[in-house]
Amino acid sequence: MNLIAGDTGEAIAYFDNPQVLPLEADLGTASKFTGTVTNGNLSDGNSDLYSLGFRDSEINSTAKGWVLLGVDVNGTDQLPSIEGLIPISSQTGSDSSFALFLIDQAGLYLLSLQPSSLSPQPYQLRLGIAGDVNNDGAVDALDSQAVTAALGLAEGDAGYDLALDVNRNRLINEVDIVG
Ligand SMILES: [Ca+2]
Ligand SMILES: [Ca+2]
Repeated sequence: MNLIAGDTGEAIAYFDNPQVLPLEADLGTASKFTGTVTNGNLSDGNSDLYSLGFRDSEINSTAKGWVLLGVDVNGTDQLPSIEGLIPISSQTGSDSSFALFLIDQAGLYLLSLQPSSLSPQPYQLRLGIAGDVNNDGAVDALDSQAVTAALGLAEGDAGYDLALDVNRNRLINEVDIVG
């Protein structure tokens, strides 16, 4: 699928035939959407679509040449999805969901939130780069130092922070050092 998004609030997706998809918003690139909260509502029974992008410089901010995008949704038990990607990790609660995606190519991505049986369905959407502890859009030594300083802490311990626990297994260890 190829995707083109404009400033008009629509995306044009080229599957077999071009389709015009209504977007809730274009969330911009990582430096813009990191740390922001987007409020929406799924009460009309339709999926909500968002476009977002990654620049080469954002992909290459880690030595590995890829970044992990965390998508957090409060207010739904349905996992968020990104067209063409399979989450490498995901969790759902009674009214929240989280999915982690590996992004290794710059470009535009289409994020979809599905309605669930919960009603009414206001939600808060948060996107972040896993390992970007200080929310500046880049994963670098500053972030690694923060995780290193917290190694061994578990949920409930003073100093434990979900931002440091990249895979959200309630424990901060070497696996959570992304940079
Ligand atoms: Ca950072
Ligand atoms: Ca962890």
